[in-house]
Amino acid sequence: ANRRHVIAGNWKMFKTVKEAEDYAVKFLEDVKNVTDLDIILCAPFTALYALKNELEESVVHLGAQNMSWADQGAYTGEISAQMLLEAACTYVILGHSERREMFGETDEAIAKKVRKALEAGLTPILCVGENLSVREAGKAVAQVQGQVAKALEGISPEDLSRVVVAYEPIWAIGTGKTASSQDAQEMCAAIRFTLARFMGTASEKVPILYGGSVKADNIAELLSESDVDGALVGGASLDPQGFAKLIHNAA
Ligand code: G2H
Repeated sequence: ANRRHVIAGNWKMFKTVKEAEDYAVKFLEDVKNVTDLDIILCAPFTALYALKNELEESVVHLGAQNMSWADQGAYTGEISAQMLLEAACTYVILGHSERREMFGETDEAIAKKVRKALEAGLTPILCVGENLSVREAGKAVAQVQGQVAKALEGISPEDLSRVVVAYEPIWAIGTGKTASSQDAQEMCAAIRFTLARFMGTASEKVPILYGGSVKADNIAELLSESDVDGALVGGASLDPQGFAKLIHNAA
């Protein structure tokens, strides 16, 4: 398809400010001339402001890994959309499986966050995906389509045109087990079908990413599939030169 590809690094809970700064310098050196795809780094909150200084006006966009559904108030430990904008974020990962599974995030909370991010002008990277038992029971497509529908219910088609979706099968996350490119294609197409229910033909423009053990040597094959428009990369985004290589293989 003629959609622009997106490669997003998800550092998860890795990197101090110093480590993030060192990374940015090395990474930028290797990717500064890459203009045919969108590069995003989703860093821990504490590293965002430092990265803003290193990466401003570069080809690398900044993202966070979570956000509150509230604007401000007595919400101890939470971070708002405005705080992320101030740190130069343009993207925010929402509903990652690690947050759903370990921190009790519900479809309802994720839906509120997606809506808030769009209202604030941030681009949400909405994560969806099934675990192994759901896949083995043959219910993966239904569950993932349900996650997408619940997250996007009631949002205007106009706002939805700015959404990014990431399909991350839980059984492939950090396990070294990548879904086959056909599995990824099948699910990304199913997600686009659900998006069309909410936004009609504008769904053709939404980037749908695959995530789960993406590496420099499997990215090209994944991207050869017509509905896979990029990747959300965890472990393989932690080394600047390694991630730059992955990006060059995708470009
Ligand atoms: C899935 C992915 C990035 P990894 O969580 O979001 O991580 O590439 O380490 O499997």
